[in-house]
Amino acid sequence: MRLLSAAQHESWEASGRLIFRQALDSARLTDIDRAAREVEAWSAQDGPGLHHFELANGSPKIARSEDFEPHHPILRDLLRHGLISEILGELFGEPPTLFKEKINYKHPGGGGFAPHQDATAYRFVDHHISVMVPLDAATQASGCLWFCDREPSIVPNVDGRISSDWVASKTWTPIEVEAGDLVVFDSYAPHYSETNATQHSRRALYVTYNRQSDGDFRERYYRDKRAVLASADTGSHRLRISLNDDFLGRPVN
Ligand SMILES: O=C(O)CCC(=O)C(=O)O
Repeated sequence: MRLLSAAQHESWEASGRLIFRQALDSARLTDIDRAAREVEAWSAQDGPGLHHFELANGSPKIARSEDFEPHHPILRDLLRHGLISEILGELFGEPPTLFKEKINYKHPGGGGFAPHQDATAYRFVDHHISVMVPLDAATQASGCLWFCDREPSIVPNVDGRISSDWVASKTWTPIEVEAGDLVVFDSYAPHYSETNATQHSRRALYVTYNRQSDGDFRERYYRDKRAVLASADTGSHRLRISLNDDFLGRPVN
C-alpha cells in the first residue's frame, strides 16, 4: 500500500522536500526527547558518540552529537523501523539504509548554517535523503531551515558553502515546524539556517539514508569523518563540525 498521495509525490519531485505535520504521537515524542537528552548528557561525560561544542551567548554549549545510533536502542528503533523507514522506502523505491545520524541542539545563541547542499558533504554514495525530526519548535527567530527548490546537481560552492550570487538569485522559503512534525529533504536541496536568537533551544534530530542497493557506508562515513575533522586546519575563527565548511557557530577556545 502506498503511504504518500500523488500530490505528495509531485511536490517531492518538484521541490525535493516534504513536510508531515504531527506525524509522531506524544508518547513516541516523549521517548525520543528523553533519548536525545541522554545523548546530550553523554557529551558532558565523555560518553559514546561524536560531540561538537560551540561558544554561544558567551559560554561553551553542545552544538551537535553524531554517531550515537549503535548506543541507544530507542533511537536505533526510530531510525531503523517504522514510519520514517516506510516514507524513505517509498521515496527511494526500495528499502533505505542508514547513512548517518545527528542532533543539532542550537541552544540559545547557537550558530546557523550557511547555504549548502548536503550532497557535497556526504561521500561514498551520490544520493541521500534526510529527515529532520524537530525536538523543539523551530521558528524563523530560533533558526528554522530555509529551502529553495531542489537542484539536479551540485551548484557553485566553496568547501560546500554555496556562492552568494547563486543564493541571491533564488527564492527561499522558511519551514517553521513543531515537535512531532517531520521534514524530509533531498541531499541536492539547497538549505540554510540562522543563529538561534531566542531564549529557547531549537533541537532537531537529523537522520540520513541512502538506497540499500548502493551499500552500507555508515561505519566508513564516521571513520572518514573523524579522520578529516582531526586533520582539518580550521584556524581560530571557524568551527568545523561538518565535511562542508558551512557551520557558522563560534569555536570554544
Ligand atoms: O539544524 C540546522 O539549523 C541546519 C542543519 C543543517 O543544514 C546541517 O546540519 O547540515
